[in-house]
Amino acid sequence: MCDTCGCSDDNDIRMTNMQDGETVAVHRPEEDDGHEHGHSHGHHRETKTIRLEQQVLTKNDLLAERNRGWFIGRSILALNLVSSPGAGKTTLLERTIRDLAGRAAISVIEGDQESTNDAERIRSTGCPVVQINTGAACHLDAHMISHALGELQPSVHSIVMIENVGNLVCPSMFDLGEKSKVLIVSVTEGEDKPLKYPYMFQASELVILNKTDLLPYLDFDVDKFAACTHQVNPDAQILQVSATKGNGMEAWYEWVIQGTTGKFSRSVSM
Ligand SMILES: Nc1nc2c(ncn2[C@@H]2O[C@H](COP(=O)(O)OP(=O)(O)O)[C@@H](O)[C@H]2O)c(=O)[nH]1
Ligand SMILES: [Mg+2]
Repeated sequence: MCDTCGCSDDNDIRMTNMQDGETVAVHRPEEDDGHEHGHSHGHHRETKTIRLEQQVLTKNDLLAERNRGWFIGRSILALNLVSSPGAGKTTLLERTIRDLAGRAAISVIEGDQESTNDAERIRSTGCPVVQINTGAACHLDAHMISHALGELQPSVHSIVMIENVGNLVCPSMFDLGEKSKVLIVSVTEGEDKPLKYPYMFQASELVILNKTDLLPYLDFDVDKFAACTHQVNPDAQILQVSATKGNGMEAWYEWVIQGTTGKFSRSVSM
């Protein structure tokens, strides 16, 4: 959890609207941890840390539910793309935006500790994008997303793709209000990642195995990877793709489009 891993410094969070280039700081309301301040040691410190972690997560969950209601009220499909750094999230998004042009309106929230590099890549596809720089933090949280949504103003019946910070640990604990987490794993990462990072695999509805164009050059065993994935999450769906070559991408597009249809429709009685 982030207070433990030291990424909880909120002073450095920034948001850049790539449409007008303006960067602003993202501030949180002053938070009271509900405990007396001062030095504490040993057991007390541990207790306080755990309580604070629970409070942070509880508060995040409340904000995430607010975001979820916001998405549902606008029939917007929100997906939270998670992975280790370099698995291919941005590449997958770039291709998805280009290939789904005309079939779906997509906007993107980019999360990285620093730089607007990925947001620039997304912007070059013509897609509206807001970059969140998390500074010291290793994950996006629901508060950052609500700021980004206010800036992005996605249209009704559209899709919001959220590219989380590359990290297989903390993003699994922070609900953003998305409909689903989509985990991207590349074939260069080894088959046993599900066993090493079970929380992320459990939290994800869909697992995209990327860079399959490299399989002929590697010892990666796809069946073993699928078995490890289903050992920790029997319900996970696995799709094999190459985001650079395009192999398998149609199945991903179908999964996305499926998520936009029917799920949010409410029967209206007159
Ligand atoms: N061979 C291969 N390389 C890929 C594929 N997808 C992404 N890459 C490369 O992996 C690197 C990291 O990709 P990027 O999209 O930036 O990963 P991210 O950090 O998860 O956003 C880049 O050099 C990409 O060109 C793929 O399907 N096959
Ligand atoms: Mg990226």
